[in-house]
Amino acid sequence: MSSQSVRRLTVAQALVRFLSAQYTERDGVRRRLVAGTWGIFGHGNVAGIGQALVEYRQEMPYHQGRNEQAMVHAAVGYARQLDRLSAQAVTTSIGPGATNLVTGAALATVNRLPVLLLPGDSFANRIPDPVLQQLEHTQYGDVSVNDALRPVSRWFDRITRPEALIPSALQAMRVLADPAETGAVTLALPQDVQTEAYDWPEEFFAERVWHVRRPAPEAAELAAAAEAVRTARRPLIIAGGGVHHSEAEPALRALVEATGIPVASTQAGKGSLRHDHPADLGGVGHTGTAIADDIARTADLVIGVGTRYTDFTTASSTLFAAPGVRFLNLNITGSDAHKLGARTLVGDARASLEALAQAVAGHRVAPEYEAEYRAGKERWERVVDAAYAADDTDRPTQTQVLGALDSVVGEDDVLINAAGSLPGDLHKLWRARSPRQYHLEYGYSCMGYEIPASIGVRMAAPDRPVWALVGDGTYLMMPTEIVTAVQEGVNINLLLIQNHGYASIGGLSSEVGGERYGTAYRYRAADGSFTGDPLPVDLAANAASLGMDVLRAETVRELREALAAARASDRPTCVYVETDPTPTAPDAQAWWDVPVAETASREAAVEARKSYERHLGDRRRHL
Ligand SMILES: Cc1ncc(C[n+]2csc(CCOP(=O)(O)OP(=O)(O)O)c2C)c(N)n1
Ligand SMILES: [Mg+2]
Repeated sequence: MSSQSVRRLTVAQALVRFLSAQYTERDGVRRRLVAGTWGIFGHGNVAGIGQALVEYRQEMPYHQGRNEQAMVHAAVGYARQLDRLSAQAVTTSIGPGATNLVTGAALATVNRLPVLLLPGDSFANRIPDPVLQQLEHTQYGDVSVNDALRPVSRWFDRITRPEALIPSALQAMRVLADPAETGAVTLALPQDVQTEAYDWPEEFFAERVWHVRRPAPEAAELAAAAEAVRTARRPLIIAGGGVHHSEAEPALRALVEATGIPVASTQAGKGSLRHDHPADLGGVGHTGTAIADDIARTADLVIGVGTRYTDFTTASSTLFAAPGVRFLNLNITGSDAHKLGARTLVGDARASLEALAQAVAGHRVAPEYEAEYRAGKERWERVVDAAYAADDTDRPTQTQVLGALDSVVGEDDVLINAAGSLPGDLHKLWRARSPRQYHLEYGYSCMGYEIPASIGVRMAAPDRPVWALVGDGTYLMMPTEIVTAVQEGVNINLLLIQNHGYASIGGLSSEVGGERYGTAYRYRAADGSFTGDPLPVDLAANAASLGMDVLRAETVRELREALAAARASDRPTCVYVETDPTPTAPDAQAWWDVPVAETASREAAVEARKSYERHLGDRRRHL
């Protein structure tokens, strides 16, 4: 060790220098693993990481955010757009800046998307304890608020001595670049340690390329999988986010075209086939299309590709209803592959789909089956047409807003959404024209994701028009990064849908006996409920005050024109529309389990419970 040449730097300088030399490589293409660092400074990082970011500002681009959670959302949007092959870091002070990361970290980890978190931490030397914002746990001396990040991180470490950075930073990179393990990665950095100098071996700063592997499936699993496909009469592929992460869309299409097996998609997987491909049945599950759910109910083999099978996909364990239905799961993660008692095909989605296509060469489903699902797809197209159709002079309903957007976007536009009533409408109705167009964060379904994520997406794809689709509730939760988009000149479009509260949860509330209580943004009425007039809140003026150009639309025609103008503009632009609440979205085609009060004094809940109990018997364990 003593003969190695060394470089004397602080821990923070060494980390930033190290990060700027890390690369990923997949299929021969090299990208920066950590391409930039978002940061909000406080006493817990300004002198350490903050100083290092100035020192290395050529090597490591810095982006200024407004809210730590939002910075993680931006980084997550960036990583997803780049198929997890490039990520960003987020630096925070200690205390509240650090705990603001928790929601973003959970979102990243749930969605299996890489982000590097660098929260400051209280002094390792403990001399000034308690430093401003320190927790001071009375039982555990080594616990700080950053320990709240442990359960939501795929790698967590606290760097309490300079040299501990070397193995920990290497592990952090390994996890970020590992397609099976990736998620939030946290290196908690005590504020004193950040500024300590150390003699680092030069090799620590050498360029390092992390190969993102595409493991091929095992021969025995492949043979069993092929046999399952060959003997199935009504197979159905469920495409999840793993198809996109692996860039497996062409392999999926090739398998589908050779075999005639139809594809239904989860929120994360939508766009795996183009919407007009005859085998694309659209979304599946609680927010799925009628044809996807009908085929799912009668399928004898469900082939999950890169899916986690959330309750929205399985209609809370009620969807796959055929007696004797079997599952075959292609997944890079063993814990997902084994779900629903499936035959497993563990490996990269693209490699596995290609291998499976070869192994079932010559096999094709019966023509009657193809005719059946194609006819169902045609029927659903008419449902979409009806939900989109509108008179130019009408105030649009929400589905008509989507119709207007559909008429304006091109192949490459990216739509970003996460929560509210939009995810369901989009999953049922959106006609995805390209694999990266449909960007729904529905693993954590986090209100507030959309605006910051759209900044990350646009940074990753500067030539693509990006649209953050938000309800009024979501807007109010996190409009902060509009200022960031304006400052950084990131040209995002914001489609802001005003319906005076939580339309989605209001609807759910009335179904489960909650009487829409607390779900509208209205004045309090005499009986204490919020059923008075809408509030005199002007969200369009708010967006304008944060620096966006704002276009207000009242009619369908004005909306189309505003959307086209926003798309053509080179400034961040908000299109604001108040919607007509008349329901024009298709009904749910499958159930969702939201337990209802077993005992209640109010009639609405008593009735809701009766209806709930009628569904319980449809739940099924697939073992
Ligand atoms: C951070 C967060 N808090 C709460 C929820 C629960 N939730 C889901 S949708 C929703 C309401 C969204 O309101 P809005 O954005 O106006 O959309 P709308 O339902 O009106 O379409 C709420 C509160 C959530 N998903 N995320
Ligand atoms: Mg709303």
